Amino acid sequence: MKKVGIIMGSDSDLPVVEKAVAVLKELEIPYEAHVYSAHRTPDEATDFSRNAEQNGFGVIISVAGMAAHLGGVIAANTTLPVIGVPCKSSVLDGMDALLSTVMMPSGIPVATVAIGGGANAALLAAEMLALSDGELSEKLKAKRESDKAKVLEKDKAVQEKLR
Ligand code: RP5
Repeated sequence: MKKVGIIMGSDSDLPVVEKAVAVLKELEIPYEAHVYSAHRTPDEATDFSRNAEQNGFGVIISVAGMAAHLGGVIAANTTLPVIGVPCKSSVLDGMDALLSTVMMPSGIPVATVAIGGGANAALLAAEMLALSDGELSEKLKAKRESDKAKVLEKDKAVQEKLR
């Protein structure tokens, strides 16, 4: 199976990365995670992206806050799909990173999820890989069902509590 690459701009983004990693582990998807910044270590971010396809990656998740150019830099250097996760890390509450990540110029897409949306980034990455992997597709369907069952359990518990 192709790997998911997770690139974070700083180790301060780890709490969001951990949400993605939890989902990838649950679905048994191989991944690699690195701290490469678009601004502080641009050569490493670029080299990783340029070589990602030949190194066995199928999707890249970019996790960054503030003036979050990381997703765009990665996407500029690969035609693999790039999923951007804006992080809340400054006085602007993540709106800065959201706009920096989502407002890509035409030609270089970054599929942007919610601020702090590490779990959805991993699920979206899994859905992309599942297009050519029937076993993973079945795992995703099973997860949907089990997540649904958990919500219905919560509904029952709330009804009990409010009776
Ligand atoms: C971004 O700046 C990182 O992705 C991080 O979210 C933010 C702050 O980085 P640190 O100052 O915490 O290293 O590049």
